[in-house]
Amino acid sequence: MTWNKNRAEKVVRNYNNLWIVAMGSLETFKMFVNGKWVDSENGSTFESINPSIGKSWALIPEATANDVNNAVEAAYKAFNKGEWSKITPTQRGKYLRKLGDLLAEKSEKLGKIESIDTGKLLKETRWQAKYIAEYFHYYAGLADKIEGSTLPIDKPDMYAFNVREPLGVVAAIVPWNSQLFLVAVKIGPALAAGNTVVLKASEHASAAMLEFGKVIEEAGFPPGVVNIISGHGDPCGKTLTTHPLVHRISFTGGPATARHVIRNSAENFAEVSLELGGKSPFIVFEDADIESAVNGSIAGIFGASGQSCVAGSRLYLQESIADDFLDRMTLLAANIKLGDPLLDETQMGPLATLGQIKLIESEISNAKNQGAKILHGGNKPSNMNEGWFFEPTIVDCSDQKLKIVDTELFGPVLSVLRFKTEEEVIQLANDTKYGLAAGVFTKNSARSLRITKALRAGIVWVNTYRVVSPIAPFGGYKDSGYGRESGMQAIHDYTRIKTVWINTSDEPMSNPFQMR
Ligand code: TXE
Repeated sequence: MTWNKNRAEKVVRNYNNLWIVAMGSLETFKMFVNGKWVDSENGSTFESINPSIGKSWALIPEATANDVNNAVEAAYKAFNKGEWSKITPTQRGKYLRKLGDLLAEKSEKLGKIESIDTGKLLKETRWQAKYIAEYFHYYAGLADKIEGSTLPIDKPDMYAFNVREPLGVVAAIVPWNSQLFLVAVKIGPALAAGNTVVLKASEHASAAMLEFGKVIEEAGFPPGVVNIISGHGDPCGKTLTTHPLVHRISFTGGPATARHVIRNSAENFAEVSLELGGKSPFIVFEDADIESAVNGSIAGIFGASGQSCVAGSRLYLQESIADDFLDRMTLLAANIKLGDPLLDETQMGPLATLGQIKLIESEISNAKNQGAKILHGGNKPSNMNEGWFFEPTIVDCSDQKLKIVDTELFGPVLSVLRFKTEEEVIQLANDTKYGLAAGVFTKNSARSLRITKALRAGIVWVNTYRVVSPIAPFGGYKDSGYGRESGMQAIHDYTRIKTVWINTSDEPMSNPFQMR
């Protein structure tokens, strides 16, 4: 990020050397292509908005189709001809280890930029920026453990084996809600396996990802191995996902855009993985530790202001404990402190886009018309004039069929439903188009095993929620997408198998047209 004091007309805040300007002068960011910092070829930019104040704070380059071509061609050249194509897997691991070490040092600055750009709490972005070092260290260790196999082949005089090879250029499309975390999840395994990458930032928040290019530069990756571009779906995302030199697409975003991405991949036959969010059930049985479940549910839906793909946005309470549970929950929700995400005392920041607030308002109004009761929240806070804040909201839904129950709102809105039996709640929890995550609170371990088996979700948490690790695969069922990120599985998804046959006989091959 560059800062020029002379350009500033109105400075509104200064947090430890990170100045934020409200009007007149904006921070500028550049794209990172082929090891160089570049603007868009025609100089076009778009403004990034600080959702805490609802005003522009940064200028982001708008990549043209040509800019995208340059990035993909640089990645292709690095994959085919450059230093990266010649180094050993162990050396690739060393680059990743260095990247992880540098990230741990730079977490404060990267975290602040992400917080300003998205409204996510600095407490969380700072921690995430530090924790993602673990992802790079994990994949650094795996880089030289990608093994092939010898095949017990059924032909005499033949020796056959498999090797796992990288795919080539990976297009990694990252949304705004967890920029740095999702960068690590995607490029860690992609680079460990020997691919090169073009990262596309979201038009809603790109700054932290572009800043991340400085860490790539300092880690010394050869030019073209990691390229970072910014821009809208069209032309930037479209050109990238249809590009003939792209062989793998890793997409995180919404299902509607994912359908475009799948269609785009028909142009280049790129392999695709999709992580598309959800409407995750959070189930509490009467034998659960209620205090722990209330805290888990609050964290599951109001953490990151509900802008999390795994938000536990459908709460299922066994009837006998429902009223007491909701009393405790609404009391806690009423005390959540909304405010500036950079301050330590703030517990919930704003939403990242105005569009989300509009969607939430419209769905809450629909739900009320369909008979739902608002137990807490439901509005923009009356005492906050600027910024895109929304109250933590708890909606008591009389019926699973209410539209709000199966609509991802990506905000701090919880739908509550009651159940009588285990069979009933399994049916209700699975009655959704999504299938990313689920939470179950019970002290009965046999039941927890029965339920985890029955739930149609890619991740099930028992007596905990929202825990992630580089070691644990992450991904969904149904409309929540396909493919898995993290863990050894991700390495498999960024490689393909080559089969090699060797004839070990000294006899020449016979003429196929002379039958013996
Ligand atoms: O996502 P989009 P948006 C959900 C959430 C949210 C909704 C829309 O419900 O409210 O999706 O969010 C790029 N070819 N999630 O608008 O549109 C686009 O530029 C290639 C859940 O942010 O899916 C951006 O970089 N790329 C989710 C990226 O796709 C294209 C996180 C995501 O944009 C493109 C975010 C095209 N034709 C939203 N068009 C999660 N899984 O956590 C757009 N893009």
